[in-house]
Amino acid sequence: MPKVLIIGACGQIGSELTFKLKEIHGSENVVASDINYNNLDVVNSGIFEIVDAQDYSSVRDCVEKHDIDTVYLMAAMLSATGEKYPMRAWDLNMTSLFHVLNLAKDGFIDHVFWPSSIAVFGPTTPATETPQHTTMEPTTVYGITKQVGERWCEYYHNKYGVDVRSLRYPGLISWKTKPGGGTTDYAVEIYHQAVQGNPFECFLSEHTELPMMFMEDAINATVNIMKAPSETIKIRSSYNLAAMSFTPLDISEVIKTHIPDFKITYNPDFRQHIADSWPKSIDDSSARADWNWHHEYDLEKMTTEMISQLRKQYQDSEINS
Ligand code: AKB
Repeated sequence: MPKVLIIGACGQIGSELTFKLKEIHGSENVVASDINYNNLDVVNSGIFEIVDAQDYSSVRDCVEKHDIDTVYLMAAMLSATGEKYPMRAWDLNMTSLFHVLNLAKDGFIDHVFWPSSIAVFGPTTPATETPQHTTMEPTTVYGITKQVGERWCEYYHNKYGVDVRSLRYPGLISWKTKPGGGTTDYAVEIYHQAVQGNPFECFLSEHTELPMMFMEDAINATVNIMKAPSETIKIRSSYNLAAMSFTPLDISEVIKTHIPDFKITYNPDFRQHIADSWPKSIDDSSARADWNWHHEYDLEKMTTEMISQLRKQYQDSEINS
């Protein structure tokens, strides 16, 4: 059994990944870590360590203490927060990646997963069915860190033989843990407001189309790329990954088929500019061909699941309050 460390386990992706990896490898083989105790479900679910992803000794000590061979580095500052704190985004996103890549280069660990994003693309990238290999001139700090990170991942693989694998996640939609600081976060918050019977004011305009994915698909993609035989992973920068694309208007129309009274208004802010620089849809044929990626959820299926799970969550929290 691999011994796995998740850095950033309290976050939106890290929390669900932690539970999935526990199912696969057994709770005793999975160490969840974060810089704080922000997600008590994760903290109380098994082995948990406080790890500062920007502190090399903190990461290395945890790796050595638990005899870790695989690290999933999920700690990052996302696009919208990154525009407010550019240097902090650069420091967190790059320093943590170098620490983990260097641990692999120096033989402390064998395998690395690192998330990239559709934010690697920019306004000069073809916006529709964006190819795997294309013009990439990101205009956000977050996008710059992801693009530079991809180059370093490929470099460490080619130069030092590091087994690093990566996915360019689109906007991720989940009901268990809310995202924080992203441009695609509206597509999670909209469900929370709709289920509570509230109107929703969207910070993007009604026709802003972006690539999106249900969390269950994203977790399966992550697990499957890490499980795939090394020779099938032909791209060591990061793979395009896609499931669906929609606009705020599209998602609100599908929500209305479940909650007819739901109301949406639009008040675009600085995040509109970020969204306008990103692709509308992604060509992920390399991932599909190389390691058999396929998605399960479209907008309708995801909406049914989100509404039913969030209804249960809000009913349970009322009962317990
Ligand atoms: C963000 O909106 O910043 C993230 C992303 C697309 O990487 N969800």
